[in-house]
Amino acid sequence: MKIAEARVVVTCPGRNFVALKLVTDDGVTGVGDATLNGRELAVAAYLREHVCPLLLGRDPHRIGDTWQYLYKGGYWRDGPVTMTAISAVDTALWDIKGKVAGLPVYQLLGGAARSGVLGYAHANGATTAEALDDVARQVADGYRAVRIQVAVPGVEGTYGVGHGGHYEPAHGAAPEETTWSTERYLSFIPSVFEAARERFGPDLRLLHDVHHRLTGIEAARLGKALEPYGLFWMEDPLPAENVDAFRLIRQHTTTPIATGEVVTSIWHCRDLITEQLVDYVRTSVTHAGGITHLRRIFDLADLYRIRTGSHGPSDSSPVGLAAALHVDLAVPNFGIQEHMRHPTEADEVFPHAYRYADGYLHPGDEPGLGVDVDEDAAARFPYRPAYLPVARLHDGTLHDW
Ligand code: KDG
Ligand code: MG
Repeated sequence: MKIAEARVVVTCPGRNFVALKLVTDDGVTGVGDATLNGRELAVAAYLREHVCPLLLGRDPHRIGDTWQYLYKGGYWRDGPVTMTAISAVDTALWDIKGKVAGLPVYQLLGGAARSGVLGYAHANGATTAEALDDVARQVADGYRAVRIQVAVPGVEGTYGVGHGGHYEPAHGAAPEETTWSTERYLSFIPSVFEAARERFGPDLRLLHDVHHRLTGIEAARLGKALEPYGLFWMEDPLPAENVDAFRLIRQHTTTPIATGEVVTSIWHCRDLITEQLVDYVRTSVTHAGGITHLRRIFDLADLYRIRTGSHGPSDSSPVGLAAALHVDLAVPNFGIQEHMRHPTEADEVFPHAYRYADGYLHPGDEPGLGVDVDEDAAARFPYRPAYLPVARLHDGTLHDW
């Protein structure tokens, strides 16, 4: 069996996605997610120009060898563009292997370790009251875990808050300029979780994304202030490259910490894991080297009783979500899966077998990943440039977004 065709699909059904489709000489297809939010065409070109030609004629069953070939063989290793491209190839090869075996991918990973995958939904609002009404809607929809983001008074364009309803951060041909004030944020956020606990009681899992904005000591202060409200996690308190700052947070608070959505390989999260500086690893199939590499990260985490919490925003395509769900169902140390629904047009372009009911997701039992890209439907939604925002302090200084 050989890889006979490799096609890159760029499409914008409600938002931009990049997909890789591999076809074998006997007509088996496999799909992978290659979406890198705001830098989509860089991955598309990397795949088209430098990866697809190398795949033709290769044995699709040699997944590990192909991974090493693309990682070590490029000489310039790592980085989000390279790793997203490798992720897409790896995921598509697992899809092919599953189809050839006649088994869903989770069976190839060891089989189901649970009956369903606990998902968390997003709730947001311009005010605390509005956000808590959104939490109530998610709870009514069955979710047992909800991430809450509220506009901080005086902070225009606070991270995680939609312009009415669904939150989608990537817009327009240039980054939106938003503002940031650590002081206002730190003094406001604990009141949101106090109100959430009062309204929803002790059982609902509450999550919050700091989105890389703080220093170590600021994050320690926030973690301490949130302790009475028993958060499931405080996400990305600061950029993950600053491992020392995580050590500082750990000295001060027992609020659980999740990080890793921008981490692209095991080498970048090794110390966070082996020093037990985080409680949940948020690396994803789409950006951290596909199913093959994500399992290595999750296995390392399991040695330290650290659980998984894969990134699953709307900028991971349905292909990325399907692949995540197969991993989630099989690994021993699953924690939670982010679940942000896709626009309806995206569900049309990417028909899928995964399903959501009563707080839990399941990848379905079709051979392979159980997801496809309908290339005719994809062609009806051409790419539109869309950038993630930037954040500035009130004096104009560029801050982490
Ligand atoms: O592309 C950036 C988004 O994926 C990110 O802002 C979403 O932080 C995010 C999350 O936790 O889903
Ligand atoms: Mg996040």
